[in-house]
Amino acid sequence: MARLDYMDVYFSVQSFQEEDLRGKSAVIIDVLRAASSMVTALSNGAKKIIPVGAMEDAVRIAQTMDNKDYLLCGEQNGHKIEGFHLGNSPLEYTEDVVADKTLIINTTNGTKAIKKAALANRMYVGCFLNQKSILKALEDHDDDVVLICSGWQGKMSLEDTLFAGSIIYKMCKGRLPKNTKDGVKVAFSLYQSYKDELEQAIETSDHAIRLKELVPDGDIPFVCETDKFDVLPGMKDGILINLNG
Ligand code: 3SL
Repeated sequence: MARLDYMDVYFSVQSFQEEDLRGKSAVIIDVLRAASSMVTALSNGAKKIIPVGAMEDAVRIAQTMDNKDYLLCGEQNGHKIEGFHLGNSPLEYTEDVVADKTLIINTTNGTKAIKKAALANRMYVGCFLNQKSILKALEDHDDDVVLICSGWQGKMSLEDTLFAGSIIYKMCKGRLPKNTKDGVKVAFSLYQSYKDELEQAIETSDHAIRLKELVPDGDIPFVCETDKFDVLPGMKDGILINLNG
């Protein structure tokens, strides 16, 4: 069972160094929207996900594969990337589109957080949609745990911090021990303040407002659904697979 006194929270991709994660378990959080899209894709039968840190890497990897086996996915500043099959709305990742495919995904912050966390002993991808699976995975090991909020270009994001807080809140059953790190206290307190109006809080977050003109209306309510999928995206040799599959 992971211990809260050994847990920490980072609030953006830029707020940690690769070495900070060596030997630890990392949960990469990107509620809006990379983690939510990955969890939805694996739940709808995608075979595996190759996260990349740059568009050129996605194209280079695709060139080594058969056209029928992969989908190029992701966004740049919220927009679908020209020439890619899918953008970053979880609503696009339906079974008829993603089943049995390898998804090669590049996003502004989420996939960069995943790539930067390569030294973690275990790495999971989490969001409200698969909260229970993340909690169960953290129960099963006693590694030090780092919750990594992808944030937005170096800034914290409300929705990612709320999810980190929700994990902490559930682990301590709403009573935070005193000897926790500042990041744990901040995430816990934020979740405690907003837990009864999560969707409204996320709807009015900076990121949701930024996305308003760009993405389908349904994205925000969808990513707020809690425990919708029993999926645990976990990293094996640079590739995310469903560890609950
Ligand atoms: O930053 C990211 O990785 C994305 O999830 C951002 S967006 O919601 O698709 O704009």
